[in-house]
Amino acid sequence: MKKALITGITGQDGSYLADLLLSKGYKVYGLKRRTATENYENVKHIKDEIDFLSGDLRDLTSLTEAVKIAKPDEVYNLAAQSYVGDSWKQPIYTGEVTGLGVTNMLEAIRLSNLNARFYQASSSEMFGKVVETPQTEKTPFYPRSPYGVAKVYGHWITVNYRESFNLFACSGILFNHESPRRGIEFVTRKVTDAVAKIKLGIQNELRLGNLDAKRDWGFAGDYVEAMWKMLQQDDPDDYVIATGETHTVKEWVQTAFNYVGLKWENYVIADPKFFRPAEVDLLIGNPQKAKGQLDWEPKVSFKNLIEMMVEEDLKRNSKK
Ligand code: NDP
Ligand code: GDR
Repeated sequence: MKKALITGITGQDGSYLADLLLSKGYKVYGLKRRTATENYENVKHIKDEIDFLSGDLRDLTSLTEAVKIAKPDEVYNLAAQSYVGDSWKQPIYTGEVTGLGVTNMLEAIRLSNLNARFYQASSSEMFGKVVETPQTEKTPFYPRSPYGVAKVYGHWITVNYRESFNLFACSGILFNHESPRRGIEFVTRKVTDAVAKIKLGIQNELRLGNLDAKRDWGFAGDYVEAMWKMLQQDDPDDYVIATGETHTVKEWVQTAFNYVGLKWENYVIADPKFFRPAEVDLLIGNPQKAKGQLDWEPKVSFKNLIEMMVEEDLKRNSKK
């Protein structure tokens, strides 16, 4: 039986990856940080099948201990301060968790002398300012937020450990991916939740920032398959994971409101609070390398993804 250690197991991707690995017969260990109010929402359906280990990416001792207990064949490092907007408010913390935390995890593996394979959750936010489109594994990075800067560090330290210590370490450069388990502060889920609440008469407006930003949005369930596939290859490498399509935030908003038969212009209010000090204007990834080498393809379309999320939010909010 293969063993995997997932950091960030309570997050969106951690929960989908745990579903996938359990379905493949893995023993799954999940690193979970201590919080005053426990939140198992995303993993409540598989809580009894996961071995939770207490730890924090900033605390090497806890990571070393987790690796010692789990003796993993594969480590998926998904934990991060992942909200770009807050990374300006907490730049040092973001650097410590999202950047240096990667080195802590790599050190815990290196010092264990286990032959564990490593996956790093890198991000299209590393591309930041448009240098070329579509973005590929070879596009230079130009991050536009403390989060993006921290992810660039995490990416290069992963490459460096691969080249220095011969570690089987892969960096997945994933473009935005969403799902009904997406955190409520991210624009996609914020919109689908608001659309459901407006439709149900619980809310009457939606305050948003920049509607012109363009993102390459896919479904999280499809993207965790790519993570797993990377660690099954003969050689470690880095891959862009994306749909190859881009849409504005406005299109996301319009499609979500249309789905419930409402006009978005009647509800959306521009609020300066949600504009960022520096914006990433356009992301569109080229997933050709992943298609060719991993035999990976996204399955859920932009429209189906939005409909899936609105449907779930309608159900969730009807129960309240
Ligand atoms: P989430 O924000 O949903 O999940 C983040 C996870 O990290 C949570 O489980 C959180 O725990 C945990 N975490 C936060 N800080 C720490 C810490 N100091 N020590 C240990 N655990 C911690 O993110 P996603 O699932 O959306 O993303 C997964 C990873 O992929 C992240 O690294 C993200 O930056 C990256 N990424 C995401 C993309 C996306 O579109 N979703 C695209 C590209 C990259 P808790 O529940 O306690 O908060
Ligand atoms: P992003 O996701 O920054 O791309 O990072 P987010 O959904 O936060 O923003 C996407 C775009 O929408 C604009 N926007 C708003 N964003 C939020 N959150 N709230 C608003 O009210 C709002 N109005 C407009 C933003 O300015 C931005 O242009 C996500 C995270 O999951 C990262 O961890 C991951 O690395 C990247 O995707 C790829």
